[in-house]
Parts: sequence; C-alpha cells; structure tokens
Amino acid sequence: RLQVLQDGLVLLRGALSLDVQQAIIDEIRELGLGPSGFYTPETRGGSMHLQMMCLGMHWDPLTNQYSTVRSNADGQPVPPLPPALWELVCAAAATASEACPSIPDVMPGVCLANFYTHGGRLGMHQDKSESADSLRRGVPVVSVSLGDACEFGYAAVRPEDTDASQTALGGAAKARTVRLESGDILIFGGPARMLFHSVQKIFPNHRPKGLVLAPGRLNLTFREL
Ligand code: MD3
Ligand code: FE
Repeated sequence: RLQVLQDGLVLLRGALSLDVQQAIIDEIRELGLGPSGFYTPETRGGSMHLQMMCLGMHWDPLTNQYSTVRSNADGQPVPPLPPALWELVCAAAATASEACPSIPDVMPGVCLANFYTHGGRLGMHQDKSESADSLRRGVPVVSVSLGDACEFGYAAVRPEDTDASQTALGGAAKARTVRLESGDILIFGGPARMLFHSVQKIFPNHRPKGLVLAPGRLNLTFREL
C-alpha cells in the first residue's frame, strides 16, 4: 500500500485503521471544542475556505510566521501537540524514507489541523514558513487525511507559470491530481518538499462507514520548524 509518486513524495494508502482514525479525530475534537478551537484564517487575499487550529506552534498567514500565541485568532496560548500524534508521524516518515532515501528524519513539533466543509478548498501554494535549514534539508511535511475524500493537486511550478523551459524542474511541471481518502498518509520530503499543492474539492460522504466526524474533511499536517 506504499506508492512513490515521485522522488521524495510517498503515499501510504490506508495507513490508519478505523479505530486509530477515530481516536485522532476525537483527540482533535476535544482540543478544538471550547473557546480556543478552530477559526477561519484571514489572509491578505481574504478569508481562507477552511477552518484551522494549530498545535505546538501557531501559524499566522498574515505574517507567514510561527508564534507561541494565536496571533491572528484570539491571542490565546497554542495548545500542545499530543506526543502520541508525533510518534505516529515519525513512524510514517521512517517507512517513507526506506522507500525514498532522499527523505530525512523528522521531529515534528507543530501540527496544522485544517477542516474543510463540502465547499472547502485551498489554492495552489508552497509551504515555506518553516526554518531555512528545514527547507534546505527537505525535512518532510507529513499529511494525515481523515473524513471525506478530496482531490489533491500538486505541481513543481505554479501551474499558470508552466512553460516548456521548466519541465526539468522535478518531473511534475504539469499539475497532477490524486484522491486522498480517510486514513491515507502523504509524506513530502527531499526534492518534493517545495512542490506546489492544493485541495481542489471535497467528495461529500466519501468516508469509511462508522467514522464519526462532522460532514467534511479533516487534514493534519505535521512539520518541523
Ligand atoms: C507538499 N494542507 O496545511 S496536505 C497546508 O489537505 C496544506 O489541508 C493541505 O497544504 C490539506 O499547508 C494539503 C499535503 C501537504 C502539506 C504540506 C506540504 C503537501 C505539501 C508541504 C510541502 C509540499
Ligand atoms: Fe500547504
């Protein structure tokens, strides 16, 4: 169930049992209930089409920086990242780097939880708010998909900038899509770390039977700053 999509980009399909998926959802729900939970982030371009909650450190899309308080939400301290979650992430990254030696080890200190309702989406972007050293070494970002499936897009260059001269840049100059289902883990490390990526659409009610989660998709991305 391990697929190498390109060097540094590994998909672990069906990596999590239904019980583990539900346990993660319940843990996130517990942290996200109450006053210090999910919020809709504002960017300079307007509101994002998702709800977010950060664990470990807070990511602020207005400054593109990490902080110890929820600077663009309620100013409260950021909840800690539960150790059981980062252990699971280290294990997934180790499995991926066996298949792709270009992926270094990761000690994730931060998790961004994104919740997409059925109209939710995320435009093409790169993640480069982490430390210059982490980006240079290609320390992986690890994504865990839960709930409804989505169409995920990725490309080596911003698709509107694509031209023939750039096709040498990493094998995915043309945008590609892959469907991500509940329980899938995706690892982006080594040369895949700076890929552009997007969430194009959510497939309503495409989820494992018995999973308890509000209608929509919950994605967790784990990062080392
Ligand atoms: C590729 N989240 O939080 S996860 C994000 O499904 C983000 O919520 C999406 O993009 C989501 O920034 C996509 C997959 C992902 C996350 C981070 C990456 C892919 C990545 C960083 C570098 C390259
Ligand atoms: Fe991203």
